[in-house]
Amino acid sequence: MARRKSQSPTPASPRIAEQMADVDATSAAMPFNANKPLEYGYDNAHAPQEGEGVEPPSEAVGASTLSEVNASDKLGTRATSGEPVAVGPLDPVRTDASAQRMTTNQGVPVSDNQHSLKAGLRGPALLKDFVLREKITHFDHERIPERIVHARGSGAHGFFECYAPLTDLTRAAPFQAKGKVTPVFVRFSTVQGERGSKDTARDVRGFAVKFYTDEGNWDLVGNNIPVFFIQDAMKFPDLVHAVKPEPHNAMPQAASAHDTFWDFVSLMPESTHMLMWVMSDRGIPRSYRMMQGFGVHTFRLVNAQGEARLCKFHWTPKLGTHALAWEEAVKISGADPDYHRRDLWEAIEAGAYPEYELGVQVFTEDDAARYSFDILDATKLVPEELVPVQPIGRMVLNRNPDNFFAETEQVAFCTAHVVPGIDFTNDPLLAGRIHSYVDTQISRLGGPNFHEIPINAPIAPVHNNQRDGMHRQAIHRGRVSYEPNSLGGGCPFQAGAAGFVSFPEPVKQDELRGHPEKFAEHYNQAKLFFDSQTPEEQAHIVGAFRFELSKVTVPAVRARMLAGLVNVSRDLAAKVADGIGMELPDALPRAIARVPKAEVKSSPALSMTARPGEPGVRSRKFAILVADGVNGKTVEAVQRALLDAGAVPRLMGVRIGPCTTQAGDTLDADVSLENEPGVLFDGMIVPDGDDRMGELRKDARTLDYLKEQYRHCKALLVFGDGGTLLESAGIPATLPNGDEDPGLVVGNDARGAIRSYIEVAGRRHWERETDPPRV
Ligand code: HDE
Repeated sequence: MARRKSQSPTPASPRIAEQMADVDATSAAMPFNANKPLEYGYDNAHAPQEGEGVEPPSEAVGASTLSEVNASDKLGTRATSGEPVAVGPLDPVRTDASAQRMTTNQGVPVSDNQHSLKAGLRGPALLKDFVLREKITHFDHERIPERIVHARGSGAHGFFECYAPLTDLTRAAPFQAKGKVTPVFVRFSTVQGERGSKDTARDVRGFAVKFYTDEGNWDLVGNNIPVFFIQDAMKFPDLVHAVKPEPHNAMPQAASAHDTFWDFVSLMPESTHMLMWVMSDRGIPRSYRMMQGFGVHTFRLVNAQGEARLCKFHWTPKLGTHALAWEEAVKISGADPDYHRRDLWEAIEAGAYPEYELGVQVFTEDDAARYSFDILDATKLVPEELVPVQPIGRMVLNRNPDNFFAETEQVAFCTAHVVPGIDFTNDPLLAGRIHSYVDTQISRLGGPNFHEIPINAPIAPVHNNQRDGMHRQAIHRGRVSYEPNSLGGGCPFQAGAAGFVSFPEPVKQDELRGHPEKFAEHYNQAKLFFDSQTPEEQAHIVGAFRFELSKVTVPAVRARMLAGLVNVSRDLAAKVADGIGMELPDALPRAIARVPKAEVKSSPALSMTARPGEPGVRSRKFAILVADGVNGKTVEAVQRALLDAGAVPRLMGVRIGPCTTQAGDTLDADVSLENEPGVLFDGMIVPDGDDRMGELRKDARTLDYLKEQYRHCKALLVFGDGGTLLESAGIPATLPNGDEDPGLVVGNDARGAIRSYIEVAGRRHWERETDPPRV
């Protein structure tokens, strides 16, 4: 700010004259609008100037009223440089009723919270009962509209830490110094289902991160899949209408397996690439802690010199990228619809903080111009073999919210929330999003002041002349709410080049509605994805298409989708066709005459097997089967080893409560075959024991439990006679090809067996699978 010092005239009295004189001095220090000539012309537009600001001679200049000197318990002092309470740490807005008496919302102590006010014990309730009426009225309005998409979600607080300064690439605040820490709030979500829907639906997962940076909030509102279904925001309402429960009967909930979705996507071949991802195991993650995240669009990084590079953002989970088995996901949705929410919550409570590495793919406009695909097309990714991902920092989620509604439900992410150093590209999908998120919050959160809800408020100071509107929290001092002004000394003044300066991308074309030709290529990357999967992963994709299309009731839609799949892989299409009893149709006509040659034919980075994460079983859940006669020593050894490895072992009984070990000690089963089905565990251990353990052979529930573990390809550790249990359950000792099953560890030497088990129990043993399943 070009600070000029105003000169106060001779102090006058009374105070009113003093204030007038100070205002006049402040105003006089700005005899004219010095910035006016700089508002015109090309060069000036490229060099925004900092505004003019005058330091007033007294605090009275910014005052609304001279009576502000009269303080009270409510008013406090006059906060001349105060921030709205929501800006900064959340502490001032957290409340805790421990050891407090109950009051109404007006702070009036409530004498009786059990009865309404009545005229006589058996008489009518009275209208004047403001305590009852306030309570009921508030209750009546407890709900707000759920998000139109991504309604179901879970959030957590944490921090982002920068590995090294990225000043050559960007001036964005979080990346300016090694070790720089920026607070974050993250919300993971599903897309299709309503707020109360199951967590394990086959769906895209939202991965939205709010960075509370020193220069304002930056929201990276991404997904766990790096591409999207459509290329233009114009199609988003159509996509969402198609995938949501059908309008006539509001079914199905949290599922894309229905006519309208497949009707739409089969007519929109650009969605094929994303379909490959959603039908792969990426659509059913094991945990929010075990999925990748992507910014999806191409963004711009801009450094302090105004130089820009293009960039894609990637989150990589430290625990690796892992999935559920489809049948398991279906069963979990009944056994624990909050599976992912619980998993995230429990991990954070237990101190097993989820961690993700942030990486960027950086490239130039010239590079992009050479690619066979358009980087403005959100249905395309930039293969890592073409542009490697460069790690730039890590995010750790180390705190659960205090209150789901206040934080997770009210958090408002928005792609328009960017900070200096991060900018948009002309991706037409992104453009629509920049509009949509603010717009949707206005109805969801009840007005334009949602930025003042504590979870949404930045830690950076907020000063502007925006005023009023529903639920305004800030009390603005003074009478100036316009700019330019001289009565407020020109403040708040514009930041000029220190503020957010849009990247000056030249634009010179007709106004029109359309897409560039490269957008018309729809199958190269769908094929790249499918071809880069392991045979097991490909089999799961076939299974998913088979399931989804089997739910489609209109044969013409199934046929059209199959025809689209022929353009990806004949083999895939043939297997899906076979699975739904249809003939393989001819390939769907393409939208492009000459298919450009893709630069990358196979991308190992696209297979989840390339992302096992750190080895071991940290934070995985294991069931140790216990019953009367179990060998207590084995149980203890397994329990200890799993705990040492950071896993979560649970003693699984036929029912919960005590059982007697072989040696006559008591063990308490904390979960049962009934209350925690096997789908909720990552593996199972069957300890040895005396004949009484063998009796479990006759318990169909135990056998089903074991079968399920095997069928979902989890590792099993079996001691002593446990082998006969496996036999009774019909579990084969070897893989379908006759090889030894690495996920089936039979223990004689307890220590060695546990060690081997821990090595293999952090992953699934898909190599067991056959279609149809053997067990
Ligand atoms: Fe969203 N999206 N979206 N989206 N989206 C919303 O905003 C929208 C898109 C994503 O946890 C809504 O606050 C349009 C892509 C996430 O609160 C809404 C278009 C990606 C979340 C909206 C897209 C996303 C949303 C609904 C196409 C991945 C949840 C409620 C132009 C990069 C954020 C809300 C949270 C939420 C609009 C496409 C991710 C309606 C118009 C692509 C993770 O504004």
